[in-house]
Amino acid sequence: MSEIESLQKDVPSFDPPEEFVAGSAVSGRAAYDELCQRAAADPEGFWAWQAERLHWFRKWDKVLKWTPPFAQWFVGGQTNVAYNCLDRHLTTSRKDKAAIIWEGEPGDQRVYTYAMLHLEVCRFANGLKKLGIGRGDRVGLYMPMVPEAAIAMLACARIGATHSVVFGGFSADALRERMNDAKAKAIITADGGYRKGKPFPLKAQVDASLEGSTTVESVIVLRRTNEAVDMVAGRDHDWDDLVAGVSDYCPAEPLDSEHPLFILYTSGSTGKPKGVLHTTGGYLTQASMTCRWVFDLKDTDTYWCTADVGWVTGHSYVVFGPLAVGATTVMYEGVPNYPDAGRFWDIVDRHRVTIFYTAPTAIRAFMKWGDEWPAKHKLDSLRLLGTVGEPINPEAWLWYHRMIGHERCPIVDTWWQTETGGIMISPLPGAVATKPGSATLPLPGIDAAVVDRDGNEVGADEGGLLVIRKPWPGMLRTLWGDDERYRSTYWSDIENTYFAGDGARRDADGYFWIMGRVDDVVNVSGHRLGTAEVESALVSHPAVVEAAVIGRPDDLTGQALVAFVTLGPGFESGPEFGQELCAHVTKEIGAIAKPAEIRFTDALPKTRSGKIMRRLLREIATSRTVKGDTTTLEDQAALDSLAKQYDDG
Ligand code: 7RM
Repeated sequence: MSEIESLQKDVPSFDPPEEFVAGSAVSGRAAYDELCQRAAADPEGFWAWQAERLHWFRKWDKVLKWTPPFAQWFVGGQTNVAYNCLDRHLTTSRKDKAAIIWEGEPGDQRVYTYAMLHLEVCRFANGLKKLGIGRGDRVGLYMPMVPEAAIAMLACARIGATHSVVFGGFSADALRERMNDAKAKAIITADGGYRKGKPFPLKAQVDASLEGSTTVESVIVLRRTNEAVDMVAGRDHDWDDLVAGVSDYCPAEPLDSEHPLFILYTSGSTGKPKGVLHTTGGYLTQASMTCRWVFDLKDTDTYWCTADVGWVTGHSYVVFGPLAVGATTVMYEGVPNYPDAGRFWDIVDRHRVTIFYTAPTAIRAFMKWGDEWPAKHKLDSLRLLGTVGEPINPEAWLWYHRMIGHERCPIVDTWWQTETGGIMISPLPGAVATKPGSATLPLPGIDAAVVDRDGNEVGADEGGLLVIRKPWPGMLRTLWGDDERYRSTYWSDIENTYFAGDGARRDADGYFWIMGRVDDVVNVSGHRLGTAEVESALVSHPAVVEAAVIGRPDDLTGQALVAFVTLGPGFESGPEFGQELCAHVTKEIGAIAKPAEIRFTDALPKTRSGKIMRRLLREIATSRTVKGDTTTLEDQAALDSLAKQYDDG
């Protein structure tokens, strides 16, 4: 029996636009195929070639030391991430180029050139040193989306301190758990930040999180909102005071390629959060290669990735990747609908953004808010669009292509994970034809496959487990302090193979279609259905903007499909409408996928990075209450109203 059954029908495909074939780093399908062959024939030679683009204080002795499941890349080499992101550009024409263009939610703006950013990073690094922070120490970051978040990350990297960013929306408890696990010596925070038109506090949460802490000696506080905060004498330092009088230069430490760059906690569905560890040389090699190849980043580009630095996307594609390749990266502090639902498009037009990278959850929100918002803006500076974070249903892809890309911009649907460090499966915009809903093909050097439980590749259009069979430079090295959990979580399902939970199929062209998490697969009468395809069928109805599908126990069929559905503007929910949607799913992908029950809702429970939390919906549909961990939940009200709806019948 197959791992997951696929019911998907075919969709149109879009060839790379001529300008991209002519002008991008990987030009044409043949060039892509050749790179793949080259990488497959000599993976170490291929990755060494990519690593050579970075600055190394000392070249490596050995490209890869692989003692499964533990990898070391560019062994013996010494480099520094901040040096690569900053110093290297100062002797070039990029010295006075904008590195970061920042916009606060209230509308304040700042621009840092590479020279200015270098100065601020040096000064803050010297401030950290004054507090006795250096190589090997862990430093927590709990910041709003302000340039100082990037400055703090780069300052840590510069002196060899390992940072761990905790998303500013997390609670004091979540922060405490992560800082204790990392044994952080300091926390960098702010009084607060702006979100939805209001200041939100951060320092107060840090104070609460530190009750009983034995490792945190210093707290550095940036003034952002100027709301009052308590400062503990001896422990707490004002950012500005800390850097007052320090030297303008701080040398970048030559660090081993395997020096820990950052720990980023991801919460599994159960148990304590996992501290995903990324190191230096390999991570930056992949982050920068993917910026050049996937985003086609050029010196003329203004690039905007909307992710928060609290997520891996903010690490690899707001800060480290774009700066390593000398790009201009846009940072925005707030929500997409403040002061109105046109904010993102307003930013795109005013800053003449050329490359825009966001998540399906945002795209679906824009669909819900209506076409009039993007239609009010020119959006004519855009040349490339990207998406990440969840499967994007063809409907949303086509909307993005039409309403934002004006049918001119290729879309790169990038599949990767916190654990992979950088993009793994994605079209290269000048080389690989796109199909709406498919992440298309693995990048050269990435040995991705779809396999069964025994590790054998499954046939075309058969669902299976998405795995990576060879180590790659951006891969996580371990889970912080827990090698055994690292091994059992990622490397124990299939021998010497990385598997981190996604189901997928490949079509006859070898294209990858992510089918959702295998934990979310629903088994209806022995048919194992992935969530993505059923949700996509629902969303292909003109009235539906978002859907989440889960299984609840059923005496007859084992599990029955329950669909939670959000309608677009102007559509009324009701029992008849539920019938219509069921009929629609039957027509689109077949009767087996017809939901047994449809629930209408204004909002779905999501993580703060926008992923639908099906686990919570499962709990609601089965037991009507939610007892599981909700630390990562974005909107408690959405969940409460769903639970209530169930109680009301
Ligand atoms: C970058 C990021 C990882 C999980 C991953 C998938 C899902 C991410 C896509 C996707 C389909 C995509 N890191 N996912 N990108 N699913 N198509 N293009 O999101 O660690 O937070 O999440 O996200 O399930 O395993 S993450």
